[in-house]
Amino acid sequence: MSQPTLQEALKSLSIDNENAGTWMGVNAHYSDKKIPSYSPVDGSLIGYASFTTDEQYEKSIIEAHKSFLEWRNVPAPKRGEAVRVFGNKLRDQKSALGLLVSYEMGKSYQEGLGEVQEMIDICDFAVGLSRQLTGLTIKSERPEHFMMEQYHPMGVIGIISAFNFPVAVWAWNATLAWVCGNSCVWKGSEKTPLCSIACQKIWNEVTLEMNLPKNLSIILTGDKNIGVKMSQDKRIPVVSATGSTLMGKAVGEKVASRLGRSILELGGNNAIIITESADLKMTVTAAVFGAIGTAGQRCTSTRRLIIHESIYDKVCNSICDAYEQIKIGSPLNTKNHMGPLIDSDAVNNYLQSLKDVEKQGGKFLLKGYQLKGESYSSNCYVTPSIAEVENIWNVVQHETFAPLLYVMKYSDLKEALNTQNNVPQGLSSAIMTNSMQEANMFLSASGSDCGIANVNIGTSGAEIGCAFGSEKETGGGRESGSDAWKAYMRRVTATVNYGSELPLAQGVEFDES
Ligand code: UN1
Repeated sequence: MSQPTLQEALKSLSIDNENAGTWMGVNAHYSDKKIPSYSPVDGSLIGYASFTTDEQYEKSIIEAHKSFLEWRNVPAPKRGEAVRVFGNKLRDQKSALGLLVSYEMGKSYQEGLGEVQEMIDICDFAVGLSRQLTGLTIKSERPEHFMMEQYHPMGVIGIISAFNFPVAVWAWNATLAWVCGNSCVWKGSEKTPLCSIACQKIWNEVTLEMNLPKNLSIILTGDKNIGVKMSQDKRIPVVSATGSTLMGKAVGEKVASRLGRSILELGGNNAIIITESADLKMTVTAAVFGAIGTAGQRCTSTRRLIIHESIYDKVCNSICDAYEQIKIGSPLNTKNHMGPLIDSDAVNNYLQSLKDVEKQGGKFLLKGYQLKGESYSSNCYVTPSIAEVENIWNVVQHETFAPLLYVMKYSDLKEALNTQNNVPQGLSSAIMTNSMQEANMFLSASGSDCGIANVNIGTSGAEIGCAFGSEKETGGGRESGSDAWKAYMRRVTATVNYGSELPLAQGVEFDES
């Protein structure tokens, strides 16, 4: 698949207007307040989207609800058919959308393609799921009775997603929500509004070709106030929010206060435990990709390496050597490994964290800095850092969304596990080992406390087939595979009496004559 130019990609995705608006189903809506989208790759203005006004918001929720009322009566496998067509269109647009992701967000083109592939994968999963929305049947204690569980759609699902996965995370939520019979309203990041619009336009083609209800997907464009509105809106029974712990706490509190349901997938502070028997080659690749992939801006990025003391120097040296080979520059150039951070706030935040590490007594094996000059004209490029720290330091306990990797020593696996778990977040974790005992200890109840626990794989790059998320400050929600679909449905327990008597449960006698 050859790499398109930006112009070719935008043309293919039908993003040619000066203002791409905001989208209520198949209709564009415009407002006076525009959001410019600047590429972190070269600082260029790619285009504009417009903010959703209060009036447009109101109309959007009403229209999304109307579409839900129609859609819930469409047989689930037919709903799956629409998602299958969507997945095929994503296959056709993979290189164009992958390129836009790369240019608007800054991740490498390879990772942009990977993100679109993740959308295609979840479409396939959702198509299969549309024939597997199963519930249990349960034996009744009463004669001539049976009990069953039925799952029904919830209504309008609110999706809030972050800049770092500007298309895949929406697809994880939307495709499952659709096959379950819901409609969706989506607040993507205001840092990547054109990615949202590109996705909407692809879905719109499906809507028109298959004559689907017009507003199964609506984009709500704006800042955090839109997220606040969605969280408070009783007409949105489920809000799925992916992003920082700070954002998730605000959403979770508001949704809980109206007894709504939230699916929260928030920050991580992911560690790899590197044991004495670890395969060094695999370890270095896993750690380096985990730490500098997406410039450290994945919620699964590797933030900490907990290394056995006997191999500590060797591992650190090998990783530093690998870092020396990392090419930083335009993510559209496939020779580069690492692109820019999302914006200058992210750069400042990174540089501040480096100062904090120093203040707390950290020792840099490699100290990052901002790259200047013509090739880095967006001012968003930095070099990655590796620092020796102590796990309990404040800065280490926080998630710095940047290529900042911490290293620390351990002597005993139990101690390493304590260190790994001793952070507020819990998303992803990994152990590199060839010892069955160590691997199983890591996976046991007293092992890793994370929602993702990998053996001989890094912390990032999870497949869609499994549920994604974790407890602690990661928020407790699960998205994508396994039984995550249940969060988009309400469960009904139905007891059926096919006899001609009315025996009461628990043997209660009631004779009204
Ligand atoms: C995220 O960073 O919010 O596991 C999602 C991964 C990707 C998804 C990351 N499949 O790294």
